[in-house]
Amino acid sequence: MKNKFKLPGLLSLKTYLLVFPIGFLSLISCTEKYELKQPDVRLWYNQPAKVWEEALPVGNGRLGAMVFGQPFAERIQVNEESLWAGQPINNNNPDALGSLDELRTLLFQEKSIEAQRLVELNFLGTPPRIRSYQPAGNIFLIRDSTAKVDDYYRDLMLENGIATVKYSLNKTKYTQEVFASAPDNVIAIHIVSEGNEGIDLQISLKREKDASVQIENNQIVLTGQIIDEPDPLTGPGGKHMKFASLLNVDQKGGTLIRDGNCLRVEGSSEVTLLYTVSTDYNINSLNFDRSINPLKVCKDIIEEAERKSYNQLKMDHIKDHASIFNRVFMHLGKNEISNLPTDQRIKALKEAKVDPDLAALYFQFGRYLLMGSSRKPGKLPANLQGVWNYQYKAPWNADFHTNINLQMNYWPAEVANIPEALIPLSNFMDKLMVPGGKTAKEMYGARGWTFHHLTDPFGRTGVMDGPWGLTPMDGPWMTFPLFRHYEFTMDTVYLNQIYPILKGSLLFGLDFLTQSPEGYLVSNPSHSPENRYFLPDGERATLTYASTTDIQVLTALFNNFLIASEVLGKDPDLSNEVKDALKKFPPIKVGQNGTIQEWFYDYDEPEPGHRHMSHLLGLYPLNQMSSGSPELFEAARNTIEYRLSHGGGHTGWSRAWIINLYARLFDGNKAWEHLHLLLAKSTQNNLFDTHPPFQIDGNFGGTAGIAEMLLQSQGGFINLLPALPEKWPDGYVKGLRARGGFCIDMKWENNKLINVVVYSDYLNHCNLKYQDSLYEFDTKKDFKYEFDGNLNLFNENAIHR
Ligand code: FUC
Repeated sequence: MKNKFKLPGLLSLKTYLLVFPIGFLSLISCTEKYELKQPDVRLWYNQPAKVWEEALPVGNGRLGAMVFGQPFAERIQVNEESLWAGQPINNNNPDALGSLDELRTLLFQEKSIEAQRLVELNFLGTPPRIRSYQPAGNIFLIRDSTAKVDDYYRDLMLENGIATVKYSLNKTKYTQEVFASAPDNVIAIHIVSEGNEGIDLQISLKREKDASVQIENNQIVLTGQIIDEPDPLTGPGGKHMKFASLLNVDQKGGTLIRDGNCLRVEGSSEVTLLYTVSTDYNINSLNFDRSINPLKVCKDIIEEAERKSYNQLKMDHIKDHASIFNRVFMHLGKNEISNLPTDQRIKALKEAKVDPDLAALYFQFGRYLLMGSSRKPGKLPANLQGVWNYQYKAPWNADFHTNINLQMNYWPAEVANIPEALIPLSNFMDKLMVPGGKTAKEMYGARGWTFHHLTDPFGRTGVMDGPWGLTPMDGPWMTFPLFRHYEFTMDTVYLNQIYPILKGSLLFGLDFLTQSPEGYLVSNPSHSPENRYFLPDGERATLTYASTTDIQVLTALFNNFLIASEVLGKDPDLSNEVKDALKKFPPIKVGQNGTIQEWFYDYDEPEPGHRHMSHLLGLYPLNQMSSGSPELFEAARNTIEYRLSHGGGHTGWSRAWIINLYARLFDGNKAWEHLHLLLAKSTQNNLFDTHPPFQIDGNFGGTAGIAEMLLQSQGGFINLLPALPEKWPDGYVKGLRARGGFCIDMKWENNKLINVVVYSDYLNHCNLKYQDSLYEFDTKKDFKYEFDGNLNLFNENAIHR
């Protein structure tokens, strides 16, 4: 197989940075005009949302809102990413390190039940749980009317990020627009009326817990502080996160009056509400920071935003939003079902109808959700619900779950061209190195850092939930989205920034590894996320040593580190140590039933259809089981089939993973089948992924899967249409990204590629592959290359950025 993409020459890092002075944002778009157009990217309905899961999300990376579109009792449920219950607690079990040797001995002797008891006593975190991400509240717009609603329509236009509601009452037309502006850091709500009757609304801002509301002139001011009750599972009680929110009301015509703790507009022709919310969370300390005054922050934001007219705010929002969203167009074919309202399209899919355009919409919705939940002005990564949550105790606390979910959130970031989504994640990981460093040292006597299967904004990194939470490899696993960002952008400044994170993870890995009785270097304790196996005596066990997923994670981490140290010219001695260690890892094995063996021994499992497929990490998102290793490749397919034949894929995120896995097996029709099932079985009418009620990882995994069907770039090749299903015979895509700093547009007809354009951000080498055709060429920086469907190059031009 050909070598990886080359860096431009053998420049020192310093020279390299001078030549390519970053860069990061200039790398991300293919700005050339191309004749392909953005298709209709709208979710739309003929009725308001009755429940939260039918409301439509807007988000700016920090703020989120769910718009119901109710004419008489409009509800706009609001969120702010850092509004969490809880507090920082070092929950590393102080007895862990002293018991580590004993635990390892028990596991090497297959005494897993005894090991489990020891873990419950001496490893489980104190306390073992975290508290929840919480809502900021609701904005209610109440209209005292019994008029009949005519011509109702609502939509969410993904291209401009505006949720619109239109209807008529007594022949007066009302239009409401809601968007979350990143440039102005507010949620804007705008209502206009056209007709004889004006706008009469009672406006309120409410939060059911820990908050009070005051009216100050034309503003509703909400201030509060989360009061946590003491709880042995989650930690001591107390007055924790402070927060404030502000709703500013402006109207044209009519009057604005105070109505108790609400404001009331009467007879106005236009109303603009600007909303923001803030907390005293400080990511730098992973803690509250009492020097931050959330109300002052809100007042400053609103004061700035108020200087602009509504139209100016809207134009600035659209410009910003569209500059990211419109990097990618995707068209997969339309039919009559594609013209139905979104809820009816989902219904049609449940009745086994085919609607290729819904897959394209789902893909674009995933991109929309990622840019709405993980970018500046936000500072935290997308949690299990992005930023959108209405519950005070959300499912799984809407936490940062790191045994597949947070990783999956970032699968589409690079290929689907939202690389800035990585910035909050990278920063958060950087901060987590502090508590993670304590966990590495206090629990495992190791250098570097790690954490286990979940964390919160306060950086709790001990073992959570139960013995199955003893997953020290989840820290290393979380470095992959960061390294992937480098692989796609070739941004060495970024690589330099994340180098301490990679190195810290590597040092942890090196110190954590221990010699097995067979002479391998292995992880111990180890576990295959949330799955169990039968011990030879029939007992069900969780813990073990050298689970397959751990070997894959460590192999990838170590190899990524070798690339980083070489590119940056750092730590050559450490690299040698890493190369030696890699030679001592156990191999990935194929078990008796022809599947990838999940554990070091070929155990049977009580739940063969388990939702986690951790031992297939090597197939996707990693690249350790490719067609270059036919035995593993085949065993990977058997593994999926085995899981599926026992009821696997029953959660949205699990189904989404299967799409990606089949795409990596180049089986487009199977990938399509599972995409269809994801849409038909695990998707709400507002296109939110279900893990009832909502978990966003399935949206992101599904989005990545659709991209993976059309373009793959692992292993040194840019593989075009590697898993194109028969159901998508004609289509085009613009702006997908490939590893090496490339951007791809392509068009296909009758299931055959007819045209492809490669945009190159660097001097580089490109191996372009389509079915059996291969075209290898050296690219110039900022050049585009046009090919026909047989990969004949017919045009080459400089791109003028
Ligand atoms: C993983 C999954 C669960 C759930 C939780 C948030 O642990 O096994 O299904 O998605 O994350």
